[in-house]
Amino acid sequence: MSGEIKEKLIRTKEEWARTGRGLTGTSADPITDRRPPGQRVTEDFPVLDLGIQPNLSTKEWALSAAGQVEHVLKWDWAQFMALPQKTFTNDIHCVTTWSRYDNVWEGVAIRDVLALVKPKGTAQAVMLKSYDGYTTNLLLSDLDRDDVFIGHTWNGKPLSREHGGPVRLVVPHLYFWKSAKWLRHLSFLDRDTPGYWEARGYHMRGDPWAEERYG
Ligand SMILES: Nc1nc2c(c(=O)[nH]1)N[C@H]1C(S)=C(S)[C@@H](COP(=O)(O)O)O[C@H]1N2
Ligand SMILES: [Mo]
Repeated sequence: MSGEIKEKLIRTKEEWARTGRGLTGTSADPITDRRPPGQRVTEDFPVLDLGIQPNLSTKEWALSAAGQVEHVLKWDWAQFMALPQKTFTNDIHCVTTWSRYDNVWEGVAIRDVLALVKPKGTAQAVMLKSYDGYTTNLLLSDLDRDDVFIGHTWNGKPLSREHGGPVRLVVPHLYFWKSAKWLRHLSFLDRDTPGYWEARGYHMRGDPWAEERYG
């Protein structure tokens, strides 16, 4: 691990949730409009996290899944890389109002992971748990889509530590805080419960097209 929890940033983001920063009161259509309401496009790739950036070698890294599933599973690096590898291209929309277009990733489709763990009929939601202690929640229906994946390569290079390497989840249709960096564990739950930002004024779902910033 390195870094310290950015208390000031966390207070500022809680304040944004209280004051509704960035809200335009409009919505957009993901089919016809590329840019969600209130977003501006940047060519940089800003780094945003709680301040603790785990320094994980692929040797010590592992990913696991448990909870409301038929098969509790754990992958080490070699096992994870032996899963089918695919390429994904998407736009990123961060709740702090930047968007970044045309990111090219390589990784494992979440549906290939779900086919192995087999969520039970009782599974409604998933809590993502990361190596820095961060959590974020998703409905199973928001995870179980063919554009959602666990990525290890971004624009042709191994995903850097600051952007969540060795692997992060990527959920392109929701604000980027749902895309957990340094992903460690998927916990399948029988009901949706708030993760780190969701417990601090951010929306349970986070659809950028509907401007679900806060909730
Ligand atoms: N593990 C972890 N994942 C995280 C975060 C974090 O603090 N820890 N921050 C989230 C937030 S608020 C955003 S906007 C994106 C930022 O990803 P980036 O640093 O690659 O731009 O990561 C999300 N995933
Ligand atoms: Mo964020």
